[in-house]
Amino acid sequence: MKSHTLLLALSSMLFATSALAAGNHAGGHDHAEDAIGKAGDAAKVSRTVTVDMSDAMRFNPASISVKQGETIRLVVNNSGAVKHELVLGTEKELKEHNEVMKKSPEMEHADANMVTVAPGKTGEVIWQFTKAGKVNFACLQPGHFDAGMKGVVTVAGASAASSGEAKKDSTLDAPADMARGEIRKVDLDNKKITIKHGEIKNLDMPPMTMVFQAKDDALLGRVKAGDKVRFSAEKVGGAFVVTDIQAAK
Ligand SMILES: [Cu+2]
Repeated sequence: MKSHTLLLALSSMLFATSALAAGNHAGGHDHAEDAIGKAGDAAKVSRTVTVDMSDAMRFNPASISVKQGETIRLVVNNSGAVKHELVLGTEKELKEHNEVMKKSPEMEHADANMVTVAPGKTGEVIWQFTKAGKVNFACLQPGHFDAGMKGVVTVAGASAASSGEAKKDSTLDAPADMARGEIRKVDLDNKKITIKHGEIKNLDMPPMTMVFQAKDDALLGRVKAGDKVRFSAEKVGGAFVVTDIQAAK
């Protein structure tokens, strides 16, 4: 009995340590998200806000007030008959992203600042609003943003003077020909790879996290989640395909 308890304690300690290490590693480079806040910790949620999305191309409520530092669980309900999504961002980011979506409506993304919800379903985004000011949100399904499907989170600050200056993540700056990124997930079964990437110049794609197809299996075997990489991607028959990938220094 005694040794059993000790083993349990030991294994849970080990688990806690590795989980902490993984968290630090994954969370260490997300400067690009500073302008709107960061992915929230579910254990630190202070409030739940429910937002409805409808085929009238509206969010309800379309305006949300939070306090600086608050971690909010956004429960996002789709009461419509078509797919909708809630994407948090600066106005500039959302507009850029909207243009990309127009060109490539079939693109799949997987950023922490967004959730895509099927008709009749509910999804959630847990987000910490770290900066005072405004954080915009929108549905970037083709045509929805242009139809007015947008809203705003007003973040009431303790310090009114926020610089509003987005820090750039130098690790995601695109070099001459290959894009830079960090692997989030390698899905061998479906030959898919999720990459948080910088600008992809040849695809005219701003930085975001996206699910790509892999050109071949060998390419998937070269990398794992957490790796910093340089990669090339192309648009092949409507799908985004990673054609080359290598570890970045
Ligand atoms: Cu929508």
